[in-house]
Amino acid sequence: MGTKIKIDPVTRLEGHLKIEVEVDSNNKVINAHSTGNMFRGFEKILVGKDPRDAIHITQRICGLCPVSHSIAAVKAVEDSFGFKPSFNAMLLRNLILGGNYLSDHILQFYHLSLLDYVKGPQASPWTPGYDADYRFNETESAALINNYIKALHIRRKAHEMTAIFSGKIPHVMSIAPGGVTQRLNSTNISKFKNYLVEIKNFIDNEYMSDLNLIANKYSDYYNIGKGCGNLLTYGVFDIDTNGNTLFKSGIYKNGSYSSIDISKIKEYVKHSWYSDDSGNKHPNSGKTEPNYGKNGAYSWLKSPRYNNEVYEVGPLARMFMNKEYTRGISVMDRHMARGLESKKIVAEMINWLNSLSTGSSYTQLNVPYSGTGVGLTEAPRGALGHWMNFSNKKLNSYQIITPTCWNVSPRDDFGQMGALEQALVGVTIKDISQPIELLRIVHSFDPCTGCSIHIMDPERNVKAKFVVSTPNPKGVI
Ligand code: NFE
Repeated sequence: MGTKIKIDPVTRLEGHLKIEVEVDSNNKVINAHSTGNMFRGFEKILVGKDPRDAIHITQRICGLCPVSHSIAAVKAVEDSFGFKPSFNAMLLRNLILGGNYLSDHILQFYHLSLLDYVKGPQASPWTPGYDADYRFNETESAALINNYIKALHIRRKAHEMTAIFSGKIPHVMSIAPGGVTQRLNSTNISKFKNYLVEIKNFIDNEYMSDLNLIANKYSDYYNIGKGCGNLLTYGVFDIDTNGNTLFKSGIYKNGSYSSIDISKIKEYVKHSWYSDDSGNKHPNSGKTEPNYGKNGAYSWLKSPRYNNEVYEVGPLARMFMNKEYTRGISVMDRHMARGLESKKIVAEMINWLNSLSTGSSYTQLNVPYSGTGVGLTEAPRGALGHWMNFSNKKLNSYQIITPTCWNVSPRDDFGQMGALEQALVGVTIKDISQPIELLRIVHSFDPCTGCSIHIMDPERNVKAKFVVSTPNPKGVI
């Protein structure tokens, strides 16, 4: 048996993630486990609610990608109504979603990943940290850290911009079945544009140049962290009323592209803390019944699979499917694809803004008595799906598969490791007391285990029982 390395929690990501790997005598990773240390109880909270409430409740899953949850939920509701929003409402939703993407991608590069490559000032919040394999000199590091600070201001501006059309962010208010409730006028359009131009300049100049600096200095990371090699995307940013999207949907496997058939998605739970009958199910008939401590289980994440195979999701999958970035699959390819995607989206947002008409983009709808709906979209981190059915105007079931479930899942019923686990296997760690290579691989996926709810006792042990029985007010954080 090799040496075990555990990072718990992995920092600079959203939520609580534990990574455990085993290395051989050459410090090469030969086995990996990823554990999402949270319980996502939203599916249970939603049962019995008005289907429209899902648009607001599911946004509380996460403060990073709330717009994507609102889009997935509104699409599921509109699907059950058989309603398609107007072209103007689509553009407006694209601009709100785009603002959230820009903010998240800038966060991922500068605030969550940069310190894996650049030594920060030796002061809080940059310390404590590893001190391994930093390849930039002091002047180069200072310039990169300067843009780290600038990026904080740009993210704030991306939020302020998004709130112009969404009411507020995180947790937007204007996305509703029937369109977008924010009325447009020349003042709010030109305010949005001023922000967008400044953010575009930052992306085109600082972000692109800093990304290329990192990619050149750490070009060995184009050969590290490949993982399963399969890519999947639902497509995102509606560009017409015929269902076409800026980023196309599809799958990439063994060098070939094909269309996606969502009936081939299933979630498995053999190694997840859920009852056995919560697994081996399509999300249409999914079930999420916690069973903490289950034998052989080690994560709160289920294992979504497509055609019983492991797929990676995210900006790299989207850029691959559009054939706009096909260099490879690795740590650095994920960063490059995310940066180039940001550049593409911000340019497209200028066009959408210029195509908007003023006035209302909303049609009031009546909720049907019963229905079923599916909402597929792409969150910044990858494919996001919501599946709902309701009767008596109340939800009977609601199932969500988030991007991080695809990327960070544990082993499935067939013993196949999740995409991140596979990406960790094979890397050689130079200094096992500072396993920076593992952090670089994890961060390249931009995981968010916070797309879950989080219940602990005062000793900070996970206690799923609190969720399903009577919550102990003192015990719930
Ligand atoms: Ni909490 Fe999210 C995105 C979603 S990741 S950030 O992007 O859905 O699982």
